[in-house]
Amino acid sequence: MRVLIISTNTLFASPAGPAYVAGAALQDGHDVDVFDCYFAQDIDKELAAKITRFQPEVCGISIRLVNGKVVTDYDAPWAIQRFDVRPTVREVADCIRRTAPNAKIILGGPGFNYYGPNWLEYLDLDYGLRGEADFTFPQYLDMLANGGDIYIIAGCVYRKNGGWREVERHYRDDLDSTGFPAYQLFDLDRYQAVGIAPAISTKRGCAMGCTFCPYARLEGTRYRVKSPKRVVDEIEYVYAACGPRTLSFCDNSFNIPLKHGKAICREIIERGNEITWSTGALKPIGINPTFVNLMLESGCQYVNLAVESASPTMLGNMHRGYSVRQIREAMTSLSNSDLPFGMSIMLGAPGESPETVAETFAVVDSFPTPPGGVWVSIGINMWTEYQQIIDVVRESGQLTHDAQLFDGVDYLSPELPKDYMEDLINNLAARDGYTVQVNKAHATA
Ligand code: B12
Ligand code: SF4
Repeated sequence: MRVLIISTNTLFASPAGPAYVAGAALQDGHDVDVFDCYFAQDIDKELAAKITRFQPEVCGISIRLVNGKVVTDYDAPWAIQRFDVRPTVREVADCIRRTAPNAKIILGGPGFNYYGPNWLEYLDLDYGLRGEADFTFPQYLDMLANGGDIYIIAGCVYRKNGGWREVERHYRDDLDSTGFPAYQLFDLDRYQAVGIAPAISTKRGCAMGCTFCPYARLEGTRYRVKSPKRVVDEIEYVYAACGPRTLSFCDNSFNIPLKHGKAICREIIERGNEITWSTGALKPIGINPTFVNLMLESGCQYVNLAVESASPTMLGNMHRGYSVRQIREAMTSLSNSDLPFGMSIMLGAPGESPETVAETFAVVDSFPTPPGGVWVSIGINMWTEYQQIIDVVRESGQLTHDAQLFDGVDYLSPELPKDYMEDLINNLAARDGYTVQVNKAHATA
């Protein structure tokens, strides 16, 4: 079948999901093309032209987010605005309906997972697939081509006869047999020019269960990993198809399970390839000089240490799964190494107070500012009832109706007074190497 995958994301991120889903369709012998909204000047016009040329029978709309955050003024710490992704997705859906009225439209992507029915209603569409679609998307295409009941596919969400239904997802383990990411269909040079590396996913699932994050509930608490051999095969595939370039591991935590992260590094080293990579999420678990050297030797060029808090109370509240001792070990090992790194801090989860913020900075300030800087986000993005803190957020009055989740809500601990927050934000924003993302400045309902 002729399949067009539309990547609707326009915010800073690699088109990983669309690349993988396009790769899954290619592996099954379909004729696949992509349309990337990231670089489009006029989505409607350019997408219509692509559809007219390609004549797709199926259009897959990849939705990465519902709401993002954009910086409107890099000199002003308060200048963060919510960016509603939905109008862009609607423009895409409208364009397809108008230009290819006979094409089947299917939704998917991480932004679709949490809100299947809301999206179907918002776009007035009927069908989508939740979760990783490496197996289910080819199954859907096969059923369209050869006959079959698309309403029994695992993870499908659909509207029929005035109501909606959802079929339970399957958590597949055999991730080594999925298609390679079809980055050759994307303009990776343009991505590289704006600092976005093609992302590789090495696993699914998360056993950590941080209270602010829905991912473990969504993908399961069991790690489903790709073998190190397969991960490096993927990298080699991208290098062969698109030329050597730095890749990014987009896992929630590259080093959890630690054994898996280490095995990937070793596989890269053993193959002897000149691979370079980075990752946006390294947990302060097992980050000692030996592991740092292993990462460096395997071509690692940058890591972000996801510290989030260094207050013992908040680490416990958030179920982060590591201690201040482990944070110190990670910071010491990275600070004493040649590996450039940055750090992220998240303030404002339930129980955060001026005292816990002080505990965090007592640790952070006992080390030099990392070369890659410190990213501080203030306020917790709430987007689904899968986040464990949802009840606290409801009780706080900062979420009055769950329908607000589809619009995006931010939570801030009520124990952080307004004047204190103003001083804190100004102080942090004035620091060299610090970037402050203010999702919520003080806790009014
Ligand atoms: C890596 C990542 C980032 C990185 C991206 C860097 C990079 N190199 O790409 C960074 C740090 C930039 C980032 C930023 C943000 N992120 Co983020 N990010 C992720 C993460 C961990 C992985 C996404 C990914 O690439 N996965 C790998 C690919 C292969 O998987 P996939 O995209 O899910 O695609 C599969 C399926 O979804 C499906 N699929 C995809 N497209 C399609 C299309 C069709 C038709 C079908 C059928 C199926 C399908 O099949 C694919 C293959 O299996 C996810 C969490 C997660 N694990 O999913 C969050 C996630 C996407 N992020 C999220 C959020 C909220 C954000 C931020 C808004 C956070 C913030 N407050 O700033 C920002 C957005 C940027 C902005 N300026 O606003 C949320 C989105 C939820 C929502 N609200 O809808 C997620 C889901 C996290 C979560 N725990 O819930 N992020
Ligand atoms: S924040 Fe990361 S480590 Fe914690 S539960 Fe979510 S995905 Fe897992």
